[in-house]
Amino acid sequence: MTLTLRQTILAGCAALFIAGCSDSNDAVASAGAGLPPGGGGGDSSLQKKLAPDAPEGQLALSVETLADGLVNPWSISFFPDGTILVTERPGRIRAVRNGALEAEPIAGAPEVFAEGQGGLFDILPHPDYAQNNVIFMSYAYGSEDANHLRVARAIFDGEAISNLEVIYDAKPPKEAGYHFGGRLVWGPDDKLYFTVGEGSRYKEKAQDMTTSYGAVIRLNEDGSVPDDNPDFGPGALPELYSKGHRNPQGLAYDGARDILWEHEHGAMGGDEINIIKPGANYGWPISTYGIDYNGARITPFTEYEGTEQPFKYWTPSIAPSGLAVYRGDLFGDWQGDLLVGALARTALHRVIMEGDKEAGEERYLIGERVRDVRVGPDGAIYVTTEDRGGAPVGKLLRLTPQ
Ligand SMILES: [Ca+2]
Repeated sequence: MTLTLRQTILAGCAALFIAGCSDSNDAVASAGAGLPPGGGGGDSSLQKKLAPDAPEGQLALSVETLADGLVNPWSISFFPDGTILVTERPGRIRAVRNGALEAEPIAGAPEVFAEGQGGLFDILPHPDYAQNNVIFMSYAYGSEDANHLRVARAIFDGEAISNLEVIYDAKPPKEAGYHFGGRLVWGPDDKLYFTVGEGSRYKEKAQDMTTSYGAVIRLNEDGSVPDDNPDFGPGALPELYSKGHRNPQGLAYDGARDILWEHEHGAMGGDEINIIKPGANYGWPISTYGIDYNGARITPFTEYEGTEQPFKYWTPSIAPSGLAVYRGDLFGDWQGDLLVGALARTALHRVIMEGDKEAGEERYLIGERVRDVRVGPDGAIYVTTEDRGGAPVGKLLRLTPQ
């Protein structure tokens, strides 16, 4: 049973937040910056000198709670019969049908490595799901000493998951449970795109083209490598589509603009939105607008020849997770705007677009860490919220204009 609560976020209601560090699940962040357990209240004197946050949103929103009591709900996916699946990072898949959360998780979820930031991440229905029942899943797999991002395909018949088939293992295996990436997107070319993080302590590998760290990967739906992938040079992995990323937890294909948008956590500052181009290098850790959690410079460069500049960056960090491009009927003025969840800032950020350019930004305070954001088939905006420590208080919220 699910209670449906309604609350209201009024324009101009909310609080000033001093910067938190980027993904405050990050153990490096916790150790270095001494953040409070809730995230989003960092108190570094360095951060206080930096730019103020985006202005409060001008549109009054209604917030409907579709599900409550979730543990780190990581992603939201929509199915043709109206079912919404929400992953819980410890490895459960929960179904919301007819506005209510089902008590029993969906059977057949994969075995995951659920330590640190690891666990079950995205579920992506195949574009022909209504005919073939195929889904793709991303998750952390392995042990504390040897783990990696894994992508699998499976059958979801509406009741249970079966026929799990692993189609990709990020390589090589790494230690500790940080910076997996894990967002899945279907491209207009019928290819599967997904993000892989750089493992936090392996940042130099974001520039090592023989590894899948810090990358966007492009595959055929059976896991084979397309023959028209970009060439990253001798010895490079053929599945690489772009490199030089840190921890990308946002990926969205924008059909109207034909742009693949990505965002990623910086360290302390330097969160980025990027336009992903084949064969491009997005710079981490050679160039960044952030610094390390202990205040040290990671690199002297904010720009570096041969690396891409971000479309937009946040210093101080908002800790972005979840990315959607708004297209729908409910938010008339928001067509084509970018919606970004923020963990540290506990808000939904709206990047206002005019054509292909940013025309402003506003944020809607949710008050809890926003882990995912999607636009539903009904034109409403759906977000998940989570407790950083994993308390079972996560929610699936449906946002509409008041
Ligand atoms: Ca970059």
